[in-house]
Amino acid sequence: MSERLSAASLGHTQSGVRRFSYDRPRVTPGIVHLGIGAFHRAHQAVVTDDLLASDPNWGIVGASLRRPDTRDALAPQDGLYTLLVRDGGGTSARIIGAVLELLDAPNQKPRLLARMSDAATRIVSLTVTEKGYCYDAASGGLDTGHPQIIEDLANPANPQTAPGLIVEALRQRRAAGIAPFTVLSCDNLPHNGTVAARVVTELALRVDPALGEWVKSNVAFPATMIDRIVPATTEADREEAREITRLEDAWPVVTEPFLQWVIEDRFVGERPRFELGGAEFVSDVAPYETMKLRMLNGAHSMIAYLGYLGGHEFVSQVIADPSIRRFIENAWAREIAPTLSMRPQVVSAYAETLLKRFSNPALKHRTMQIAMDGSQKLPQRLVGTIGDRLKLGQPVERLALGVAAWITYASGTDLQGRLIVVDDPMRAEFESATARAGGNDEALIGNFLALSRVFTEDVRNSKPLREALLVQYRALHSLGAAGAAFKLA
Ligand code: CS2
Repeated sequence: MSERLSAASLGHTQSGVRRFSYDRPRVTPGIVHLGIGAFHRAHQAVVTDDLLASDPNWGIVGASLRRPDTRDALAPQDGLYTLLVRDGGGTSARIIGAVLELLDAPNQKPRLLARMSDAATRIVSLTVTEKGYCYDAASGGLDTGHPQIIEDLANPANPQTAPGLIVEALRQRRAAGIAPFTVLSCDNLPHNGTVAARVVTELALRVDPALGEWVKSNVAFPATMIDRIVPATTEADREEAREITRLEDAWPVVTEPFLQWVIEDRFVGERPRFELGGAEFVSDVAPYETMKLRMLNGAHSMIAYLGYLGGHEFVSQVIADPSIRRFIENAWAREIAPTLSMRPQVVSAYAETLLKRFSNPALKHRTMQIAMDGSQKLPQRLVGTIGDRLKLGQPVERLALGVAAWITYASGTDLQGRLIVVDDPMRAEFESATARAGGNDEALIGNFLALSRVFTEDVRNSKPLREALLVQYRALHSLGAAGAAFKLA
């Protein structure tokens, strides 16, 4: 057994392993991050690590909202962890020091709220996944029927949700005469800044109207587009980290070389120079965000469902299938790209890069990982694109094949009749939609299409979509995933 990674053992890292050059004991916290999972640690924390040498006041306090596992793994390592970057050429390792403290929100709430309401904290950033916003995709506002929001409203001083924690911390700051922080959403939601602003403001207004008005006028909620593929860490990754660094790391993170972070330049007061770590500041994030959600994430979800049903474990295997690869290229060129406002040359160069990234065989990104939470992902990844095309009377057969693959997956049985363990907050609704259909494919499609949290009204009521879904669903079941993709390739 090797020595465990920590501040004390850091000097024993294998020579050649890259690590920060700043004097870590001098770094002070300036950011509280909610949702300190692998994605944050492979993305924003790395960008932050790059700027701490020139500005040491932006260290990160990271909190997990649901499970203590990240805190348990990293606290004994003084917050240090290994970043493994993989491509065809091999793996490189880097030790990241930007995370100064880890908290488990349910059990360390007073400490977390104290950190959030401390004047030194000028940013509260979030990667809490789509469902963490407790918003209603149809209205774009707070889901006031959400069980945890109901609890947060009944007991706002002991919040459980991300919006609830932010509102309580802002209340404490206002009461103490401290300026608010910037709320920086880093989740894959369209207009993520606006969604964050709406859920926080609407909750604050219900807790205390004066607080709500103060939030409206004083808090900034910049939008961001964040991009880096981060597969879940495996035992093999831990071993590789140990081999390269010669130190034991309970939770290294693995990623690709690519990183993009586009941020709307609208902060309360000063902001970190994230550009030192490669971030771009722009006045309008929306065109980048729509391109990323529809091109990258839209294709990712189609690859995940078709690939899973086609028996593939990893994205790189799915994209190595020539039928699926051509199908995806055509879905981009014919159905998705025409809905975007970016210049066509920019979009086609983007698609080319995506193909290379998806093909990275070293990444081992599981189709199962992307398939989870489809009900939260489909609206911004596929449904918006479908809606835009239907409005113009344009065909949507490739997108329909993607949705038909999702319906098959969500119905809980694969093409060979084997059970699928569906990981989704709407699983009960899926089970009911499937049971009510009683094995009739038309009824199944109708029942899924009626899910108003997933499909907008125009899309729900579209006859051409319903027909396209049925054709593609039947093709999928008679020809298999690759066969159905081949017909549209
Ligand atoms: C993926 C994303 O799991 C998923 O749903 O589509 O996490 C994707 O890898 C990232 O958005 C890439 O930036």
